[in-house]
Amino acid sequence: MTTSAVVNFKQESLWKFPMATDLSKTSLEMLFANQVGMIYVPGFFSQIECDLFVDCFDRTPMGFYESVEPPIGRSGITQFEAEGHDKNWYFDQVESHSEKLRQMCRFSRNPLTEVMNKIQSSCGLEACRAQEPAYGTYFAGLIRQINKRALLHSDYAPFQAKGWSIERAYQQLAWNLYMTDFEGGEVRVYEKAWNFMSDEKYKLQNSYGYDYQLVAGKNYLTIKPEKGDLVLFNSQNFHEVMEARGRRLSAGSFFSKIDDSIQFWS
Ligand SMILES: O=C(O)CCC(=O)C(=O)O
Ligand SMILES: [Fe+2]
Repeated sequence: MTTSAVVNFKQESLWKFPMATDLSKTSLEMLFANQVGMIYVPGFFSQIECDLFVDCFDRTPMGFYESVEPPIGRSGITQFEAEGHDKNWYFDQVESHSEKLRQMCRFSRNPLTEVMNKIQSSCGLEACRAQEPAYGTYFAGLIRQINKRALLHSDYAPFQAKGWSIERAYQQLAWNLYMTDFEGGEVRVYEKAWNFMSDEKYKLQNSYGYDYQLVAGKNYLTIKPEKGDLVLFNSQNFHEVMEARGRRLSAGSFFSKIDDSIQFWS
């Protein structure tokens, strides 16, 4: 299997390039400014290192998101799940999930730490986990198994995390590092940023997904990542994950430039 990228441009693009293949200060700035569709770093982790991570992961039990359909298995905790709970519910669980992630990385490097180090050295700003004053540090470094598909959606804290410090994430990026071999399971990013005024009416009922009418005629970029590859995109843009054959396990989080540092959370 080889990585493939498909560019589907139907109209003039804001993206100067569909994809950058190096993670640098320039490419990150372009991703923040929505001038590039994705940053794709092949072989960020070696094949053997991914295997060692997965071996260790498999000794640790995994849960599923509550009420997410199709089901998405995961280890770690997300701010998204805190909806309907108070902040303590989330922050009380951060340390045990962070410890679990450290345990999972006994045989390999820690994906979160490696991505944070790479981003810190690329852009010269401090990389750290996001902080919630009076509560503590956010969890970052979710491990997800997306078996079916992930519906069309956008991840954008200023809208989805009102009243939390991450709502100051004016531009929100996502990274994902793929730990297994699978077929299908492409990630597709549309050149369509979520817009408060026009887009909520496309939200599907009782779901995190949105109707495809929202992205009809929009440019998009599809990438089929391979084991060990790192992919970054601007998560305010609508995106989706295609059904995978085989096991599709990835590590990932969001990050943004907040108060002159690069802050990470899941
Ligand atoms: O698994 C992926 O490739 C992308 C998942 C996703 O929706 C995200 O990272 O925001
Ligand atoms: Fe997403």
